Amino acid sequence: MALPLIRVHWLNDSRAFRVLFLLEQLKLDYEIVSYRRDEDFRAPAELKKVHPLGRAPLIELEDRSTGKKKVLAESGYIFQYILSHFDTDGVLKNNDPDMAEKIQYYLYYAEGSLHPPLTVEFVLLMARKAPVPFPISYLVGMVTRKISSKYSAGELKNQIDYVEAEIAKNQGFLVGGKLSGADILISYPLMSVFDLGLAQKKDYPNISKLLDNLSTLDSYASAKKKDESLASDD
Ligand SMILES: N[C@@H](CCC(=O)N[C@@H](CS)C(=O)NCC(=O)O)C(=O)O
Repeated sequence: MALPLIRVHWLNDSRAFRVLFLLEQLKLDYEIVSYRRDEDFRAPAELKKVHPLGRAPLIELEDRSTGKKKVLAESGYIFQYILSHFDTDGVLKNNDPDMAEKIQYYLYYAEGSLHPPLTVEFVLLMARKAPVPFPISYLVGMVTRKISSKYSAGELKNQIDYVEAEIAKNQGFLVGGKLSGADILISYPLMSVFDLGLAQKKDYPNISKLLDNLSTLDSYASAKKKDESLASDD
């Protein structure tokens, strides 16, 4: 049966990148509809016409014969759907049932446990950079540093220490010494942690090596090229 038409609703500087990366790795054809963040770094209202929450990524699947459309939201669910329906050659599949379950676990883990403290740290960074006059800036700095030191910095470290140890136990990948959708999904928050200066690569050699290895893949290069070209469009 013909695969449906896959349409990715893409937003600049977002998790949508990893969906492009996944689709490229599976060598699937897809279309992209692009959206730009506004001056407050929020998604534009048009995205709510596709899904009521208006967050990216969103995937639209269109049946080629009936034209019937289905919209998928949530990165973990999008990955699970694409992997189970469209990885027909088993490129990212692990045939060991325990390993396959572990991959599923990480599809939940990335958004459910790793991303929350990362999001808090990101919001605190944005608050610290906001152009407000003294003494408000001083107070903002004091409050954000307190929240960070009491909760999010330590919790983020707890999460990335865990990921580092898991990769060390799994021969350079998250699961069973083999590239899976879990590595592609988790690459986005891990790269963000380093890009935002929330951890140093030198302290996480296994995560750094995984990210370096992922970035040498042709699929990563093609996704990056598309992502950057869309980001530079006016
Ligand atoms: N848990 C959701 C999170 C989606 C999400 O928050 N996406 C961000 C981009 S990375 C977004 O759309 N932000 C725009 C906004 O908050 O207005 C997922 O994994 O898909």
